[in-house]
Amino acid sequence: MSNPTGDNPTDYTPPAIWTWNKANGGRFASTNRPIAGATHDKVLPVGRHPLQLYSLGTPNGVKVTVMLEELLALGHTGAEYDAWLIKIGDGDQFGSGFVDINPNSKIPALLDRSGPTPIRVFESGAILIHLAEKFDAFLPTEPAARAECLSWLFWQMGSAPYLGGGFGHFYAYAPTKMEYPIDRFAMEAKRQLDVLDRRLAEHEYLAGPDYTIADIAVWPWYGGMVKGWMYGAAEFLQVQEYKHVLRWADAIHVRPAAQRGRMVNRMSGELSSQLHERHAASDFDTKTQDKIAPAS
Ligand SMILES: N[C@@H](CCC(=O)N[C@@H](CS)C(=O)NCC(=O)O)C(=O)O
Repeated sequence: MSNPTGDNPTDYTPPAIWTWNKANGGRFASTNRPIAGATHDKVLPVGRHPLQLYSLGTPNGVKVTVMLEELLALGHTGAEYDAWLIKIGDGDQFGSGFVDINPNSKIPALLDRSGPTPIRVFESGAILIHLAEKFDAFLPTEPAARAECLSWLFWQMGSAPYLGGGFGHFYAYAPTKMEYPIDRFAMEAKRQLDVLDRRLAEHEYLAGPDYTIADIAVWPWYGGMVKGWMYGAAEFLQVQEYKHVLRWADAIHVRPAAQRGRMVNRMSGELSSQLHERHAASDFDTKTQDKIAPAS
């Protein structure tokens, strides 16, 4: 028997043809759609720096802001950037200007205006490679080390959807708790953490002795998991077991660029940790002061 109301997920039988149930009760029901493209006209703002980032402080967004802050910390002034907020809960990712630079309507998206013709880059992995090659940093050039770095970078791109869209969604966001998907994706999340733990037992960083874009991509997701920042699932997944991942996550966490990168475009947590837009290095100063003397 089919169950058109979907009240009891255990006895749902899919109909012959899927139809869009706009009120499915899920956390992202108001923004998720089965079609691509813009829903409204909206021109994106453009600041004065060569790099324009349109993003949000989620793990996918944080990869890029950490990378930019790391590049600036190395002295690459060409990495100066304006970070604009894209509120995905409000549907900003479906504005025409954003869709022009990312037809996939997901943050992060970058517009590199440093040359005669602006270059759009979407997908966080592509953005990290674009920046690494542009500034010759955080991506080894020796073939074996480069292959290792890119392998872990693409491992993140393929794995995190199971952690976020799979485990995180069903454990924290789905309107009902269902054993089957939670069990399936908890198993996969733990397997992935074990993959990392074994690698980091033998190497300081994912690609070897050096900190690279592989670490920058993996840290916001899996570092966040073992630090207990994600989905309230630290105890459920027993994340303290992954002690090598924790050692590595802590090593990155103390990097000033990682701390700054985590603040940019952030919309949750303590107010003093949120820098909604970033247009200059000095934008962090007020936040540092906020931390010392929280605004009343
Ligand atoms: N593979 C993409 C994933 C990007 C992604 O899923 N972004 C989410 C936020 S973390 C988003 O923009 N979601 C908005 C939506 O799905 O409408 C990347 O790494 O850039």
